[in-house]
Amino acid sequence: MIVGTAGHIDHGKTSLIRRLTGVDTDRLKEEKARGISIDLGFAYWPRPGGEIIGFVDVPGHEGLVHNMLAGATGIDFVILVVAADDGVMPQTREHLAIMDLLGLKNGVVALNKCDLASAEQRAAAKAGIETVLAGTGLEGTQIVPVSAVTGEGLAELTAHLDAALARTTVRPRDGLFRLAVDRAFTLTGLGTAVTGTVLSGAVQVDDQVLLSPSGLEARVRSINAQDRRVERGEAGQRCALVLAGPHIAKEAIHRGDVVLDPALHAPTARIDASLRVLPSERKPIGQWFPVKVHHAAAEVPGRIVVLRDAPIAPGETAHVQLVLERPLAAAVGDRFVVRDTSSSRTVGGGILIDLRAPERRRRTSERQAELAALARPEPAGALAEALRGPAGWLDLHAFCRDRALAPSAAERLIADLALASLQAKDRRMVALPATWERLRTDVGAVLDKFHTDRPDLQGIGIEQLRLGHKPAHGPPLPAPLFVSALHRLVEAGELVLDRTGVRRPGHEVLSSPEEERTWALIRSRLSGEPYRPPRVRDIAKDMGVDEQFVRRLMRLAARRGDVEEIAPDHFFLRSVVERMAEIAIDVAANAPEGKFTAAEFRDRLDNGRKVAIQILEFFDRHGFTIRRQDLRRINPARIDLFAPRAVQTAAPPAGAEPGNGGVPLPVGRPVFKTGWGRQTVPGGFDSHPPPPPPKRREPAR
Ligand SMILES: Nc1nc2c(ncn2[C@@H]2O[C@H](COP(=O)(O)OP(=O)(O)OP(=O)(O)O)[C@@H](O)[C@H]2O)c(=O)[nH]1
Ligand SMILES: [Mg+2]
Repeated sequence: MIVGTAGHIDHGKTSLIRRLTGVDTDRLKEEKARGISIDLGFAYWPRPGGEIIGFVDVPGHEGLVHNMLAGATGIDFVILVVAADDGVMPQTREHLAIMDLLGLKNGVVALNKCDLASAEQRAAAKAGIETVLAGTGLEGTQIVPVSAVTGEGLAELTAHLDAALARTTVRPRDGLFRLAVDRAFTLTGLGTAVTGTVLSGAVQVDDQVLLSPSGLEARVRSINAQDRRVERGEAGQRCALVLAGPHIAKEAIHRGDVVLDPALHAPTARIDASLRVLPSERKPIGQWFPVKVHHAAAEVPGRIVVLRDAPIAPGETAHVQLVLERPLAAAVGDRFVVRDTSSSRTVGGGILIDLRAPERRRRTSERQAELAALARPEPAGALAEALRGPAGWLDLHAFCRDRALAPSAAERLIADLALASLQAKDRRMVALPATWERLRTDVGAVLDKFHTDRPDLQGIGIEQLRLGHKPAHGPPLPAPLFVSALHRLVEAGELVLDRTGVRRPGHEVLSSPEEERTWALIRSRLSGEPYRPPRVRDIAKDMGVDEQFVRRLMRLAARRGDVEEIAPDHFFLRSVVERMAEIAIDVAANAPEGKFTAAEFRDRLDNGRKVAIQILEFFDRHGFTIRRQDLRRINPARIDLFAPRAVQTAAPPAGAEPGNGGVPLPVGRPVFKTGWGRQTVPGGFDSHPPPPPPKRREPAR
């Protein structure tokens, strides 16, 4: 258990701790000289049961509240010290308000210096204390008359502490490790040590940890928990860690840093939160109000964006966005306190709700509803409620990380809520079963309508399908998530996804018997001279049919994926194009440094210089080959465009999934057909949709 002191300057906090534990927590020369506490003081007090109570003694000076705040985070119990001869004073109120903002509900009031106070003074002080406690989390707290000088009442105070120790519930340990650093120093012969309160999780000797927000890596060489050498420290203890790492030094670590499990390192400077403004504020808090934000042991300047039109009146609570000058290593559910920029008063405080707060559309009613959902303290409840909102999908990895939850918690959430889960790049997107079901039926409906409207087309492009399918509310799904969903539907046998786009299994382009007959004849002509097939005009002349008719059939075949238009009006069978791609790969494999000339390629096809160059230029346009002056080489990243067999015999592309009908479909880099050829969806999760293909080759509509 960690016990913190609180109270006005000179009311006897340090004296009481010294009287109880025998430890003088005022260590600094200046503290001795001035007779006041300046920085945090620490003492450890072994109890008869074997437990150790850790004390954090804070300064009461009005100019040192920032130091008090650094010590106040993570305490389980507070001793609010009030001098009986002085009564409630400004920092009595301010420290009490801070304890309340930090959510502390357990404590005792030590009515100190009773040796100096008359019965009337004691009674008056007691009445004053009861008044200020009213309405706070500490309302009704016991008031124990004591004297740090005579020892009066200390037995009763001790009894309160021991009772609290017996009551303290173990903090949840399924979280990942976080320790809020309040001191860093060099231990001669040992290395750099940090001390602080373990906010969540546990740490063991030899663990790899990170300092956040700086991101410095370190190994834990040794641990002291509650002043005892241990192998493992855990939530609710004050620990000293000796750290080793290439850049670890006293100077590299600051009060306010957080030592954490490397998986948690994701500092943020824009956080949505609920803020309660203290009733003591004189004016409402309006837009862009400048503050100092205190979180754990950190203090960062920032501004408050009120997420509604009206300013927040004293005593009111509302959603705000904290826009910080430096990032914080925080977790959802953490408490924070804001003070004015001149550090003269505490303005308010609250709870962090969303560490990945949006900069735009942050004040909409949808967003307010989402914040209300995310503010629910139970992760499962918060997740389910947020997933019911317009977004529909959330990154479970980020959700758990921002709550300092272990990976096992993610699996439990998926199981408990029966979530649909899709991997979209490095995000693990989850949705409620109903959301997934709606997506499935919506996509199916768009596709079925497309097939009805355009029976002449083999399939719909992924982008067209994505933008055409409108979720109930909100924007279309981001491309990588949508593609991942399509793959799931392909696995379920509901869709076919190939280079012609997306279609229902069994959908075939309809054409008339006459068209079918003519096409069969054309196809045999094309395969008769695979590497130098006749052009549209020659076919029409030879067969004695209309040139336009042949051209239309060719374009239809191209959309079906049966042929490729290598040059205007010059169509090659798709299987031949793939064969030529393999030949190009083979030519490159036998050329110095993999660079080959057009002549070398022509010699293998024996189809004349002009056609060979047109084929290579077709490959260049699709990025399959890369040309520099007279030499070309194969682009390994685009091999799958025309030579899927070469890809399959070589290493599979990253993210390739089985069950796509032999066509490699890397997750997040799907191939799909446009009028121009196949494209890949570019880049990151939030990247823009792929650029439209050149206008002139847009398929006929
Ligand atoms: N007579 C009497 N004097 C006390 C008692 N407790 C503290 N004092 C005196 O009050 C003065 C201030 O005591 P501290 O313990 O330093 O007070 P503090 O609350 O720690 O002060 P800051 O840390 O500076 O806020 C010292 O001179 C103490 O000796 C008490 O119970 N009776
Ligand atoms: Mg003191």
